[in-house]
Amino acid sequence: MDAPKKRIFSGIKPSGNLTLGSYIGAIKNWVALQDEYDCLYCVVDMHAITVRQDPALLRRRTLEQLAQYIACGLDPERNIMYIQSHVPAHAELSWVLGCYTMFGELSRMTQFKDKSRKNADNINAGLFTYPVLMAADILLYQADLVPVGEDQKQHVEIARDIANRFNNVYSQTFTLPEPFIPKTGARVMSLADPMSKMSKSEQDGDGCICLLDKPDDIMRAFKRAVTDSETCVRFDKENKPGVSNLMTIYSAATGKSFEDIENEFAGRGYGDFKAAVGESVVELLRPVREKTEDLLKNKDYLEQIYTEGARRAAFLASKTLDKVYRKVGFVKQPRI
Ligand code: ATP
Ligand code: LTN
Repeated sequence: MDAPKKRIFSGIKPSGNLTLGSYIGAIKNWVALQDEYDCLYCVVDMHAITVRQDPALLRRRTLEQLAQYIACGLDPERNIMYIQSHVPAHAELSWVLGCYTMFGELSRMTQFKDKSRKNADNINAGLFTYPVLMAADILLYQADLVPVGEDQKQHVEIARDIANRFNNVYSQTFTLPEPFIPKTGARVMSLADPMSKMSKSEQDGDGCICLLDKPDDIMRAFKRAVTDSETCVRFDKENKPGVSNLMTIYSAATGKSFEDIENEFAGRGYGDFKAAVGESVVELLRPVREKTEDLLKNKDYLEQIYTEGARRAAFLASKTLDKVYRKVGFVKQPRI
């Protein structure tokens, strides 16, 4: 008999429209891993409210994001796809894990420091304990691998530390998860400012490409992309961050290596190069946009997907949560 497949968990918060960064850093890998692993892909709406959201917009984006997961190539038959707030075990495990997480270690999280700076008027407790909820997401399903962009590495590491601590206090309870980070595209930068990450909640006009952007807007953004004063297409992150970022995007969109790209554009100007990158992204995203638009016309189908997803996720989650409640000493829950 075949060995059981390893488990994968990942999620994205519906805090803005999905970007080329979310696609290249995370979703592209999810699609590649769906055959080989047993995967859960979640829309983590509970994480989104750590920053103030407009309720109607959050509801719309949550469904749009699920549709985009499918449009990017994730198969709802082969993967468990659902919405985080539909499975209460995430919040329940999060409380328990919070009691095994130190104030000091949460204070060191770079995302917390970064978001606190950007939302100085709303440094709420949820923002601080965000990594605990994320650890609950991962540990509930005994995930082996967590495919994310580089910015999330620290969060997967703290999930691992919390799991390890709990296992040492009691006995083996949680699988220790590992981050799975792409070799190219772990950090896609803004086209307008190649020193800062392309981010969905801070969409800086032409710096950010969204999965649902129209071809003309994509081409315009690439034509305006910041490069440098040389004219040579060469990968050098330190000295040529703009060009290197465009090469990363082109490589992810076409599968070409950096060497192939350097040869392709040897002796040609940045104008040609930027147009080629723009066109490759237009073609990459065209089917995603069209499929998403189709899926959003069929709300019943989406509801069926997330209902079935939540049912399957809740079943797996309850096994871990029961075990955890027993280990920490809670009285067995009566049927109520
Ligand atoms: P927000 O601006 O709301 O914090 P975000 O754009 O940073 O959101 P996330 O929801 O935090 O996006 O990330 C979703 C997934 O995509 C994560 O795995 C993250 O590592 C990855 N990701 C996001 N932006 C990028 C990027 N620019 N480059 C590579 N990976 C990215
Ligand atoms: N924190 C992540 C989103 C996220 C996640 C997760 C990713 C929440 N729970 C579990 C992987 C596994 C982010 O900001 N991108």
